[in-house]
Amino acid sequence: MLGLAALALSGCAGGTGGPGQLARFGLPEPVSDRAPFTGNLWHGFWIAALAIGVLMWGLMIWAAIRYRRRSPDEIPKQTRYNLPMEVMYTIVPFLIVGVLFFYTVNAQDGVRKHYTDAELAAQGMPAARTIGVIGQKWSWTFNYTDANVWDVGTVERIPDLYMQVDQPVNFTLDSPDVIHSFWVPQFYFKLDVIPGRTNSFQVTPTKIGSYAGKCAELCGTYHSRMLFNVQVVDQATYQAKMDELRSKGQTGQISYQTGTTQQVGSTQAHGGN
Ligand SMILES: [Cu+2]
Repeated sequence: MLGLAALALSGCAGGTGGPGQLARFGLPEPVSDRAPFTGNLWHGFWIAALAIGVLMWGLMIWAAIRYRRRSPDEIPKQTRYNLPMEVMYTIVPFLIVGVLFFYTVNAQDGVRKHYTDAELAAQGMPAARTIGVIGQKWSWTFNYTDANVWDVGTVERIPDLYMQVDQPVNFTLDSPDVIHSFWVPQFYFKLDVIPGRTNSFQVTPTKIGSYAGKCAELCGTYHSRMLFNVQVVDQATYQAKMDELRSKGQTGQISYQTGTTQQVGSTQAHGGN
């Protein structure tokens, strides 16, 4: 039964995650330091759900067979108002929800934890860089704050978000127009991009590669085109990319203003530099 459920899940995901996907209950291969929090939670929920499911299916089948009508004249014993039973099946779901809630809050705290540079240093990690993300109708702008360069995508040109492997990044998320959602499935993480409010999170990519990103909030006509690719690269490639953006004159930072919308296909509407 467990194998069947996992099989069905991996089928839905289109087999993008390799052979280990079955063991991950359908999740893609994780590539960020925060993925284990969500991954373990997902795993635990499935195991809890399957354990309860097996118990309940077992009880139902057992009751149906054990207390079935044995002759046409015989009516099984009728029971009503079994108070201890009713109290139990009121309290037990609350306990189950309470336990799931506890682990959910724990996982959320782990994912959203923001380490200071001193705390990162204590873990042997480099100081965090900052990348400012603007989600605009209908693409993404990336401000590489430390390198003082930017890149902006359009509906026609899907932008790349460059990150250095094993390098922590503090992200800020801003929107000039409507609510978007920054989602990199293989980071096991997404966060809403809300006009008038700067959201932030920290993440460290752990594996070199190219990973799909998208807007996870239905935001308008070209929502489905609001894609980006995360390129997790080594330090030399990262620096070369920053130099390339600089040589194209994309220096400074793109600003955004709440209430103004960017024109489709325009790279100038934000008035950068
Ligand atoms: Cu969007």
